[in-house]
Amino acid sequence: MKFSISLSAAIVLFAAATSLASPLPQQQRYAKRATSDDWKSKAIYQLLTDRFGRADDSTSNCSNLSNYCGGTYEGITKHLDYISGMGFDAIWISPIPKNSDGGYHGYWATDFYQLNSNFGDESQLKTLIQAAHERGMYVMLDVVANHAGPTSNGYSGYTFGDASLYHPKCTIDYNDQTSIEQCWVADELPDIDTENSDNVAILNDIVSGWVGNYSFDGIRIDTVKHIRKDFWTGYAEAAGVFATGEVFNGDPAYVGPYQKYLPPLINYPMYYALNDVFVSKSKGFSRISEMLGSNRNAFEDTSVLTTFVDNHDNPRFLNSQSDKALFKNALTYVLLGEGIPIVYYGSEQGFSGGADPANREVLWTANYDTSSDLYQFIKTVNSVRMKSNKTVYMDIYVGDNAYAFKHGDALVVLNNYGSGSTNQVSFSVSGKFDSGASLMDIVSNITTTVSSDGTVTFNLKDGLPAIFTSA
Ligand SMILES: [Ca+2]
Repeated sequence: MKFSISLSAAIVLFAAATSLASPLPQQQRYAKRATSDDWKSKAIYQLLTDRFGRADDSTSNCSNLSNYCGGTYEGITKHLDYISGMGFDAIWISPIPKNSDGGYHGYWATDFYQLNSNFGDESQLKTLIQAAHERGMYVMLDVVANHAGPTSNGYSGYTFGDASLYHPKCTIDYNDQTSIEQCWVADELPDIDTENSDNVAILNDIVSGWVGNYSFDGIRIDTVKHIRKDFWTGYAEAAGVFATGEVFNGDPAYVGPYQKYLPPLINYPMYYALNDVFVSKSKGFSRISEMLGSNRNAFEDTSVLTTFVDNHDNPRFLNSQSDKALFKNALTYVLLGEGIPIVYYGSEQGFSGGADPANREVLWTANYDTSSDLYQFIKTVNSVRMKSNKTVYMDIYVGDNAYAFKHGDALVVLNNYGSGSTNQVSFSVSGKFDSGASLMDIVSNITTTVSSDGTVTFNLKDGLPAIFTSA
């Protein structure tokens, strides 16, 4: 009991501290919180705060990717134009609280009420968010509720400062959901006892404080499958903004049920389908079509799922498959297909790091080159997304090696033939495009006309996707 009283006091102190230290302008304090509908038109650029930009603009490489490399909020603020120049209008930044030693990624919180000083101070974080908002960009905060950072000598300095506030240490049996929820991730991350209602209240208060104090527009939630599902309803309500949750699993039947508690989820099932089609090329495009169908059965609303082909937890696409034509096809699916796109920083510079931490390169060695082939490609694809009509019709054509869908007024045609080959494709677009319509592909600058029977026939050049807009 003594403990719960001190925790309640901590909540009051935190609330008082945040409201006193940071009075928000009236319009900001009462600004409309961004919802899933608001985020549906956004394209998200995921970055790691420690790896994206340095405040002093030095470009020396990082000697040890397993520790801090020097990226800061100030570094991100300096290079927001680099991000918006590609057509992204939202960023996802790393978790902000103070971490255990070596927590450059932010996922090892100790004191959730203090900031990680390696990334900058409160004023610099607010400057970043204000600068993003001035450009019409949303800012998404990565958050963790499941665990604290590793410790070798107790919980002094931790928000959850006593071993009794954690589940007893045990190794996760991934065939047992209770074990997934109550044992320790990686055998080393203290698993917060989210069966304890005082702990739940504190976690809810923490996320509410972050969003309110800094005016974040959304959150990305780490390790969602490691806490009981009904925890997430209150947590998402406390955040009060768009909240895309990571349920790291490729089975729609496993991920789908979380949507009742947390509507926008990261589309891990489609990640694996995209890998089969574009990375290993072990499957034809029916794999994507079937996954779209499986997802529609498993989720209540697939339009709010966030789509990606690269992130910080998996080897980069170009590590496993070096053909950039295939990568461009996968990126086009992410940016223009159903769902809210997330592109991982460094994709635009052709980064090819393998398993963590090799896939967490520093960006500054690439000198923020806006002329790179992939930067320009992403900019071209995003230009289609930024048009007003964002209605998407998937599965217009599903072939072994080619696939077509409609995004707004554009006909998008993907393939996995790979670079070095040119392939003629022909399929019906009847009911979606008028006979006689003249279409121009903005990737390869070729034109085609919809025939009188509603078919289009054209060459996919050098394995590249085609994006036809009205000529
Ligand atoms: Ca847990």
